[in-house]
Amino acid sequence: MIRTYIGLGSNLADPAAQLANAVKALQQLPSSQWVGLSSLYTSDSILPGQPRYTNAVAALDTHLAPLALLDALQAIENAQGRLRAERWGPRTLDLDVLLYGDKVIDEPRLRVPHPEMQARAFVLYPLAELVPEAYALSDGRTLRELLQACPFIGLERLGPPQ
Ligand code: A4P
Ligand code: MG
Repeated sequence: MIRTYIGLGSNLADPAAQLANAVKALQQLPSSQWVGLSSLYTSDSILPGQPRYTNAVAALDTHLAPLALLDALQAIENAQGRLRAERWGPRTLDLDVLLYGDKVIDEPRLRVPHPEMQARAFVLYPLAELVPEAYALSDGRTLRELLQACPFIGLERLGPPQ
């Protein structure tokens, strides 16, 4: 089993409910075992003119290969009504593979660790609830160092979903 961390985000159609549904779907992924969910966080969109986002991070252990995991995540996004009309547009549900064990993946469909995660407070702070801060990426940078370079500004922590 490989421990993987999935970033969840939504800024349309009742984001907290979208995340709760996504959690139920992730708990039913084949060949995988649910580990846990961070708190929920809200923050303004990094792109102007979009509704506020709700984000969280989930941990699971899986036998799914990375691309099979991505397929499963995209199927969950599609099942929750995500329309890919506009890249970076508002979305009912976005599921990103943040980490997949300590694997580095650089393929057209899948880049892991997620290239944007190191600068995103709405990813790093929920991730730090699940991963020890001493955890290091393959380039040697620890999660603690990434957090120190990425202030908590603008994030609001909510409780976990029911
Ligand atoms: N892809 C490559 N690597 C990965 C990976 N590690 N995980 C490919 C998931 N997918 C990965 O993604 C486009 C393509 O990326 C996929 O087909 C997959 O093969 P997408 O989800 O279809 O499109 P997207 O979500 O519009 O792009 P992306 O890059 O995921 O957008 P971002 O950068 O995540 O921006 N503000 C706040 N506060 N919170 C947010 O969550 N999110 C965005 C979306 C903007 N602003 C935000 C937030
Ligand atoms: Mg995405």
